Amino acid sequence: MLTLIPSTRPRLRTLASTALLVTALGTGLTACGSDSEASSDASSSASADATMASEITMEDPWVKAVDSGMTAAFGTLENSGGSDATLVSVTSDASDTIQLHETVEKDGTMQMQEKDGGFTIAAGGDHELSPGGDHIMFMDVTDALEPGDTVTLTLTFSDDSTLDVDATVKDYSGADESYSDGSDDSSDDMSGMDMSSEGSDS
Ligand SMILES: [Cu+2]
Repeated sequence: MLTLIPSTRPRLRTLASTALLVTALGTGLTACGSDSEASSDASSSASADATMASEITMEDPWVKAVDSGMTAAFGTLENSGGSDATLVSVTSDASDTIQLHETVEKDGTMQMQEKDGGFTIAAGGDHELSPGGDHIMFMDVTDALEPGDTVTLTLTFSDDSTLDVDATVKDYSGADESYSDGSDDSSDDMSGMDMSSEGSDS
């Protein structure tokens, strides 16, 4: 059985290349028709190659003002493309560590945690990041972010494409849900927590 394979394979390969040659000759003989087909194929494959970042915009991006420590960025991610896009990470000079967070109810209180797999923006749809809902979490701001400042966010999608977004720093109080990192003292410096009113739309 095994000894048959070496003698069979070259024969198949020869048949295959003969078939390709015939196809190529046939294409050459009908040059006009096949040329227009080839160019339309090229343009459709170009749009299929569009990166996720090229199809995504972020509307009204903003960051909550903070002196130091934790804060978050919000806005609406819009996908004008024909395929779902997934935001997998964000970086910024404003914070060494940035996570993608969701807000969930745990033990009767709203807590935030890292969102497994990132945020998926459906084809032609949008994904809102808002206080009390999904958000881009700055874990360790060291230089104060003051109202009117601009923070540049670099969004990385699951196809490794990136999008830079300039977010405006704004004053905001409320919806400071606690961070469930396994300790109970992480919300000590959070003020104005009011998830019941701010989170009702999500
Ligand atoms: Cu968070």
